[in-house]
Amino acid sequence: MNSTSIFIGIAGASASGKSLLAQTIHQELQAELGNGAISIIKEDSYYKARDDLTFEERERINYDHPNAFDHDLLIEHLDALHNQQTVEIPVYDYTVHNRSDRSKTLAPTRVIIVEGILLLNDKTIRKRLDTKVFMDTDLDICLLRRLKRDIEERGRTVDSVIEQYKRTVRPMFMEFVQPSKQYADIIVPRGGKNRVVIEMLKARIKQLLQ
Ligand code: UZR
Ligand code: MG
Repeated sequence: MNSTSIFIGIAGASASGKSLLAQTIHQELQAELGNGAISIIKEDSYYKARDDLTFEERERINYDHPNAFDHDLLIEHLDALHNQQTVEIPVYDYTVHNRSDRSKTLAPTRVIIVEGILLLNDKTIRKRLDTKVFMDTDLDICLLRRLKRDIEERGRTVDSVIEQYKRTVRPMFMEFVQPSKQYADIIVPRGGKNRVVIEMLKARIKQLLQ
């Protein structure tokens, strides 16, 4: 077994299919490599703890801006995992827009997939990724998916999703997410179900493992 882990980064717009691609690769590779060989880290888990603010203040935060994330902690964890150390990943609670008091223990695995909107925007994170993927899903498709997901899974209303989309999601995509595409090794059209990309990434990971 290699003494260090392989890090695959998946970035792109909100609801572009990052999580689905990560989960699909995780599921299929785990079947081949065995339990405990591959894990997923979500950038979402590293939204800053904001106990200093009220719920109303937290509701108004721009969660699509790089400053909303505790990237320092994420980098610390990537380095720890790289050194084969176990980390405690914070659990984020979307319903209260804050870090919960729970955490999830992650022991180092041979393959670690990191996924999130602003990963490729950060030079320090980019340097730690062996392969960088950008989901280039059309924004109208992302918006439709986000509308459905945020209502079904994150307790939102149609109006609140539209309002957030206009106020932060779209402008921050234009300012920070879209420009980070230039740093990707692989640019994925359509989304997380792209079979050719799934097979390519699995082959790449297995090659890196050798
Ligand atoms: P993905 N987000 C929230 O809506 N509330 C929070 O407390 C924290 C984050 C949203 C965030 C971003 N933005 O677009 C999205 N807003 O989560 C990122 N507005 O998650 O990549 O899974 O879509
Ligand atoms: Mg996601």
